[in-house]
Amino acid sequence: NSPEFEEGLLRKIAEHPCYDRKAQHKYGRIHLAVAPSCNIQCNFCVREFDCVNESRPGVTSKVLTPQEALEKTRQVLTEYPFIKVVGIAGPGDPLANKETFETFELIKNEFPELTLCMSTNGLLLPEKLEDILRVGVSTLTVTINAIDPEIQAKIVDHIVYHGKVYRGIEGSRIQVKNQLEGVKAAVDAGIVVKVNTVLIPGINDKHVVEIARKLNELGVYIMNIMPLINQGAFANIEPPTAEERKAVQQTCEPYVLQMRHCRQCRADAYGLLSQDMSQMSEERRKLIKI
Ligand code: CLF
Ligand code: SF4
Repeated sequence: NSPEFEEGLLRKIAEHPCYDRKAQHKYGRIHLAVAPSCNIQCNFCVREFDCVNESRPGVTSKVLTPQEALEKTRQVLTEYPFIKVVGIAGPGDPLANKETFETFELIKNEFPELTLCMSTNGLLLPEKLEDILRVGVSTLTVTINAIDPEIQAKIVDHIVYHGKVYRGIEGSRIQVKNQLEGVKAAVDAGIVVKVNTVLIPGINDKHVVEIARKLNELGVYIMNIMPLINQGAFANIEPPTAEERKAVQQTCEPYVLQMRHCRQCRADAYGLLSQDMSQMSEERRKLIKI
């Protein structure tokens, strides 16, 4: 990659509220909830709500069409010019919805200076990477909760891949393989990759450091270890305490930079990370016509 390209990426990181801790107070993001479908079933997910791999528990974002998402971006940017990142993070898996790409194309044409960001479960990453690059995504999050298919099989009930349902280990082998191959190819293509890992006591807590070692090998920029939200099939698992999560982050830190300021945003969040404007009053929403 050319020095200009590298310089552009460094600027994008410095202005990205999730990738740079200092940027969170200065620069904002807008999430466009254009991706309702998902192609896997995580055991901690209740599908009437947003994707928990990058989201807050028990919230349902209203799904927008690509055109509505463009319209919303126009309105929000007029009011919040400090927003530098447009992200698609659900409510399902962005790669399982063609609207994700249509939306990014609309945004890129009108706001070429903005950073395009996406969060995915990674199942379709290898085959969609070309599209991701074409529409101009430069920061990408992949949720990796295990690199050992045996452990992954305890976390994901089944996947739907090329029209077929795969359960247990059969499905987790495909997903882990695609995630790791996809991350490697994305890093090689010059995308700055972040990995989200949901910390699930008794399931992957001892394994997370092995994930961190692998991320180091793959050239992942930053890792975000998130606490389990115990719902769905995992409703009876006690989430990790703040101390437990901190200890795991410390063991991973030597291998990959740790993100510690994640707000578990909604799929329709916008503004600074610390002030999620999607939760503002209906009255205020009407005022700026959202
Ligand atoms: Fe959104 Fe995610 Fe991009 Fe950030 S959020 S798609 S990388 S622009 Fe950030 Fe929110 Fe945490 Fe996500 S604080 S949930 S890590
Ligand atoms: Fe739910 Fe997200 Fe997992 Fe899909 S990837 S099942 S939306 S948590």
